[in-house]
Amino acid sequence: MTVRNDELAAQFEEMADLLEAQNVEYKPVAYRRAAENIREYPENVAHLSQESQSAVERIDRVGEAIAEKIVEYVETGTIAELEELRDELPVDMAGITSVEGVGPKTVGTLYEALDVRTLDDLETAAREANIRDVKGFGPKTEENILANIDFARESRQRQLLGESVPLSTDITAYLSDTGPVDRCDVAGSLRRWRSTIGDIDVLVASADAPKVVEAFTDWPDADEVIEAGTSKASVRSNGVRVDLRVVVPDEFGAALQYFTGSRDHNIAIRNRAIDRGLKINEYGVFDITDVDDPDAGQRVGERIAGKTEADVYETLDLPLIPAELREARGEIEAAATDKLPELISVDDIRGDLHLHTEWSDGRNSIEEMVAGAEERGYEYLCITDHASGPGMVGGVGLSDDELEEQLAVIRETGDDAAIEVFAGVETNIDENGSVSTSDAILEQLDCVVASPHFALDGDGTDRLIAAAEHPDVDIIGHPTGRQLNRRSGLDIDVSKLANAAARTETALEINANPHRLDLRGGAVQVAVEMGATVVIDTDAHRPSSYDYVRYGVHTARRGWAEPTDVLTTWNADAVRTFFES
Ligand code: DGT
Ligand code: CA
Ligand code: CA
Ligand code: ZN
Repeated sequence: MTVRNDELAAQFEEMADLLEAQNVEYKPVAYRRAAENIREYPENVAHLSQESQSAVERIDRVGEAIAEKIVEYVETGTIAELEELRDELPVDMAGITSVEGVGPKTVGTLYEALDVRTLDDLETAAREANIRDVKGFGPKTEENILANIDFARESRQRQLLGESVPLSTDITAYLSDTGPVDRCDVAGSLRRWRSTIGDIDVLVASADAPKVVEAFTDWPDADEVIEAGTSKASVRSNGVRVDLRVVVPDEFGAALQYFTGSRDHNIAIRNRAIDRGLKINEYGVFDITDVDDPDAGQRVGERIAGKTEADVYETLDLPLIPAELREARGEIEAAATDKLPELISVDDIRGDLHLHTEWSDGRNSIEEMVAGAEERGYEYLCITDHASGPGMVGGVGLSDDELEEQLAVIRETGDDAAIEVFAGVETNIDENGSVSTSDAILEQLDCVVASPHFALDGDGTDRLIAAAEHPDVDIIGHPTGRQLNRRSGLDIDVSKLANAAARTETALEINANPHRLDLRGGAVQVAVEMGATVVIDTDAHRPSSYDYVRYGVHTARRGWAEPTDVLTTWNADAVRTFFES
């Protein structure tokens, strides 16, 4: 059984939370830093630990004590210290802290004072107004908990796209290598690249379904077999449910179409079939004109398609519709009239315009971030460290003086670089839409990203429009400020914002960080329709995070974006012109 890096990281994060809940200092920060580096490490850390403990100690921020625990976890499946901490504080830490505004310290206090162990306990305590009597809390805490608890409960049932995609790659590679498998694909919301995933749907074409099911339930990463039959099975892996269906090769296309969804897209497709005297289901497309009772079985009438998805759509007089568009947002009408967009792809991307270095909260130097972009074959990038201002805590953001100092360093680095290095900043949008860096600085920079970082509830439309109207602002960063499964972010009238963005030549960001995906696909579709330019940025805090770009690209595809709609597909000169206008 391989231990994945994120599973390993989660152990240290839980330890950090439990220690913080007991008011232990320093250690929580050390564990979280280590966890972050373990999660991002380019090789499998468990494998490294099997080589030697000192191999693990080469990971930044992982010293002897943590390395020992990694070895312990990989060898025994537990960490004794973590087990002790769990015994001391027997609470559903991840569940309770998923309520926005409730951190590990609060969990510790409420456990001691009120024996709160679960989300349900927390809700009861808030409803019965018991929390306000605990030292350090008041009615406002109760209000906040009650306002956010339903969102927390729902979001705990869905997994981030960015966590599910690596898992789905593992399972499809494993099945293709192991079973008698003709074809293997993911379907469902993952194939449509929704930002969160209920479960992972895997589809296999094979003549020997029981053998494939057997291989699947034997998958070393399966932590639990939920159910297993002759042609389907479900397992749980890393907390995610994975559904497998095995079909015969002749029916693979029909099954892939059906199980990709979305449900609403399929309903529209089924109606289009009925209009043509056809019956469509997961087994194929059937001509039922000469059939007395079309409901007599699943495979009635004459079978006219099923082997490939393209065949299935063709029987309905449609071209193959890309999976990201299948959300019943006009894609069938567009396909029928030959108006489907020519969607952007990862290869179209030429650079990144929002990233951080060690000048603010990034992990690497300017040179290292530039080198990482060069390695990817980018033509340009823009350094946008945080400016100080509302929402920036702990001295992370740069003052005007520091930005001026950094500008000189960026210019120097740019002179030696093989690619174009733009100088920028990520400044903060306050409640009124003003930005927190002085105009004298902004004017000297090539590119200004303005982002909301605080007061992230209520309607944000006017605030963001005001920021877009600032003459030096080029990009509105992560416009809603949402964090998936953590907070829903600002409400925005996207067509109003897009209108202002188009008028002021400000780009709206698709922040590709898998915790954000902001703007989301549906909003991108509105923005692009209104003629606004969007920009895919990774918000990278280290070079490996440039890989997030694909989540941004697929989100852009969900928003019907073509390459020309996306600033980071333009060449460096065109980007510079956009900044200057
Ligand atoms: P999820 O898992 O909640 O993120 O969303 P999906 O879209 O992956 O949904 P899931 O896993 O329940 O089912 C996979 C696909 O199978 C779904 O997108 C469409 C199709 N499907 C499932 N049940 C039905 C149904 O009752 N009617 C229709 N038309 N399609 C269905
Ligand atoms: Ca699913
Ligand atoms: Ca499913
Ligand atoms: Zn930001």
